[in-house]
Amino acid sequence: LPLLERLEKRIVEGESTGLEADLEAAMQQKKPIDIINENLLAGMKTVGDLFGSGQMQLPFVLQSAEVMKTAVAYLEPHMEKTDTDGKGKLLLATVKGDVHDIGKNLVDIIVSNNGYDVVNIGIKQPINAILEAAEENRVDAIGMSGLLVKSTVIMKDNLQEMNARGVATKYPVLLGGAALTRTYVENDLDEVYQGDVHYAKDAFEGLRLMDRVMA
Ligand code: B1M
Repeated sequence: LPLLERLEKRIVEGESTGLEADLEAAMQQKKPIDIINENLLAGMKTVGDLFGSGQMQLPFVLQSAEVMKTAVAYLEPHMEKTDTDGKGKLLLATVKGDVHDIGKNLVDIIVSNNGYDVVNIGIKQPINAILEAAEENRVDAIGMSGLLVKSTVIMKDNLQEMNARGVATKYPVLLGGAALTRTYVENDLDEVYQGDVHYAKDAFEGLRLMDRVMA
């Protein structure tokens, strides 16, 4: 197989032997971020489709996710970074009950490589923990990620809780993850939240939104 197709296949098959050599070679052809967006994520999409249609079992999905994470960690130091620093602070968490963190961690990389400080508190974070960390770290915005359909409901609950605690106008919120839709966030959740809530389709939209929030 040609190199870039082989990389995509490595994700689908969860095969990490020889991964680093392939990534090195791929970096001779294109930027690390393009390798992630165009090849590695294509592999993850196939994994999602196979799993969703019952053709792939969970342990193999986990293995694919591990290879994905290893690949991203390998590419990360080679990514472009801006010199500017301290443009603002973003808290990132995957919401309560949800373990998916590949997307959230990509947002972390893109946003922090572009001049922001990111406080990434990990997966399965209840709103209490999110707000405590936001307070403690004096963040400018809160980003929540979630991939499960039930996470979209948790996000709504979280926004309501933030209203109740009177912190809605203090924290603009960025939401992302495969189960969300732009309409749900920009119509339904925007109506619920007393502060600003934005939908980010991908990590770069997350970055653009941070630029907007901090402007
Ligand atoms: Co899970 N899983 N999974 N899974 N998994 C999905 C989400 C699913 C759609 C698969 C499917 O059925 N086709 C499905 C959800 C169905 C639903 O809710 N309707 C599903 C399921 C069912 C489950 C379990 C329940 C399975 C089970 O146990 N029976 C279980 C859930 C456990 C839990 O959370 N409590 C589970 C477990 C797992 C693994 C642990 C095996 C693994 C996760 C490993 C990890 O993350 N460390 C896993 C994986 C890998 C997937 C799929 C295949 C791939 C997800 C991924 O990493 N994509 C996924 C299929 C899919 O998404 N279609 C699936 C790549 C990643 C870069 O994309 O996170 O969407 P994503 O991020 C994007 C954007 O969404 C955006 O930016 C990124 C791109 O730049 N973005 C943000 C994301 N967050 C953002 C935040 C922002 C801004 C942008 O600002 C704050």
